[in-house]
Amino acid sequence: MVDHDVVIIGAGFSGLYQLYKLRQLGFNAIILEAGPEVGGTWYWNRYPGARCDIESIEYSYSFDPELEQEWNWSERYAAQPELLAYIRHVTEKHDLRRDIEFEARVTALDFDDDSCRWRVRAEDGVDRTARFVVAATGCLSVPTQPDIEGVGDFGGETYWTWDWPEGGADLTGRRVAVVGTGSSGLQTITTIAPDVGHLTVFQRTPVFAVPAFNREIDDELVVVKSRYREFRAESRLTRGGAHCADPDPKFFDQYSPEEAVEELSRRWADGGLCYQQSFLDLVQDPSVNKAAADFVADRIRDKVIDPILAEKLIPTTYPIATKRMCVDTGYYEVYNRDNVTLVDLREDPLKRVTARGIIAGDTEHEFDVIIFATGFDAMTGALSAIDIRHGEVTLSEKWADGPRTYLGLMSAGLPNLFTITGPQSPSVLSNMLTSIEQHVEWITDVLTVMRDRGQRRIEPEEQAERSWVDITNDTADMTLFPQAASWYMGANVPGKRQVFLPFVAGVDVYKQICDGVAVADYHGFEIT
Ligand code: FAD
Ligand code: N01
Repeated sequence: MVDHDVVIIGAGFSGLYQLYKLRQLGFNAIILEAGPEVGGTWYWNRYPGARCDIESIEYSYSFDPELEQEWNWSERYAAQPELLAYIRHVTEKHDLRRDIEFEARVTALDFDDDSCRWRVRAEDGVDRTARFVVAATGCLSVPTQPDIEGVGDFGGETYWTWDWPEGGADLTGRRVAVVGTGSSGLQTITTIAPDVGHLTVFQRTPVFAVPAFNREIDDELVVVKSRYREFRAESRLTRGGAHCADPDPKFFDQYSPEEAVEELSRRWADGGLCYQQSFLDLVQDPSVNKAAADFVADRIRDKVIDPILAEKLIPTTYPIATKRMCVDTGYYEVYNRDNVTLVDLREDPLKRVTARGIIAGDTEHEFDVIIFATGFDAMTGALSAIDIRHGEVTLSEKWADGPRTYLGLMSAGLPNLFTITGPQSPSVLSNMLTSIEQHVEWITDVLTVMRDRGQRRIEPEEQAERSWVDITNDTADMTLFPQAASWYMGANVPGKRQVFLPFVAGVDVYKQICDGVAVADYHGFEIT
């Protein structure tokens, strides 16, 4: 039996920073990672066109000022190879690899009250115990298995965006299908369209995409580097954990109708996800939301030559920004190409995959390659996949009607187990790097305080947890988010209880709450 102070699960951005922090403070910590390499999201998602949609100057670690100065992002939105190179660079720079076990998927965690330790079982066969476990397992790390008949029957090549072959796939001149039009689908479609022989896109629900206006950023980088400390501090004080076009956004009715359109045009011209923050009430007020949605609908009509096709690409079934918006580079224009066809699954439902292709409606479409970009069991998938138990309490039963946490950091009845960017924290609604660092630092602080005081066990009080669950649900209900059948709601996973998963009130508010809890001697936690 090998014992550690802390076992960290996952070697993505979260786990690596957690290891760095704990090791710096003298904790005996180890990462167990299911995959063969560091990187998490940016190791697995190697599909053509994969890149971030939060600007690289923000979507990067802030904890190492030397790193900030020595690393030069080449583009506004870094592509997957550059992000993976960055994560590897951090790993080597801080000599993290020596405390990572790869191909060690954690399958079970069992808390023993007597020893006050977690027993950790992993696929590498080593039995471990740990005083604390930090689940840095990722919010978008467990793919859904789409409910499509016959996937295994296809005689051609099948690829999944979340597990693209390391050596790539040659799609040149071939007949290719893409199923799914979320962010992964959009990036894949846009990138491969010029190279394939023919591309057929199977769309079940259209998405709102705003332009990236990706570019080289040499000059901007110099400016940001000259004031990186202030820049990062500013990001932490925003709602989304990153700068947006206007530091002082307003409510819709503070503008005249003409000014409101100007504001939307300005955000659109800046590019990126700040569009969804055009007005403070964009995700609260249906009429404001409609104004923002109509603006994008008109841009889609501008871009797509065939007016019937344009209407098929315009979302009509959910408010804008209530499903994760996409950031694109020429997505809608792809449909002006002669070698691209859209199959609208609302008109021609997907019936099954066959040996030759896909049947939708009454037509069998034949392909050489099918690419699935069908999404993830978000936020809870990776945690539910582990058999987590303490006596009679199991995480999967406790969370059957939706996650129950205090601050999205811990769950009552499961002591000494922390989650990074877990459900009921801002997480996926934010620049994840800001949220990851905030969680890692909060967890590290409490572990240090406990060590200094000789304390061994921490767990949320039931009442504190109940209040937090109510707060997260009530704040979500004040928005339009619950109206969309989104992965934020768990709606993309058959049988998953539909409840809004992240904390909606913002990174700035959330950090204040977490800091306040710590200052109040970890109010709401029982520490012994
Ligand atoms: P991950 O990177 O998901 O890493 C989790 C790791 O845990 C994985 O390596 C996984 O193999 C491992 N793991 C899981 N379960 C187990 C287990 N039981 N045992 C052992 N190991 C396990 N966010 C943004 O803010 N901006 C973006 O632009 C952005 N782009 C994205 C693009 C894609 C394609 C995807 C899928 C997500 C994107 N995200 C983005 C979200 C992204 O997941 C986070 O930004 C961030 O990378 C998460 O880091 P993490 O370390 O928390 O999780
Ligand atoms: O997954 P998704 P994703 N038959 O769930 C469709 C981050 N990310 O991997 O909407 C037919 O968004 C499904 O249709 P519907 C980002 O946070 C970021 O693309 O359920 N279609 C949908 O169109 C993102 O939000 C980047 O009706 C089926 C698609 O598959 C998150 O990861 C890049 C189907 C899934 O879209 C997830 O994105 C990539 C079926 N049976 C990812 N099942 C950046 O750009 C599902 N679909 C930074």
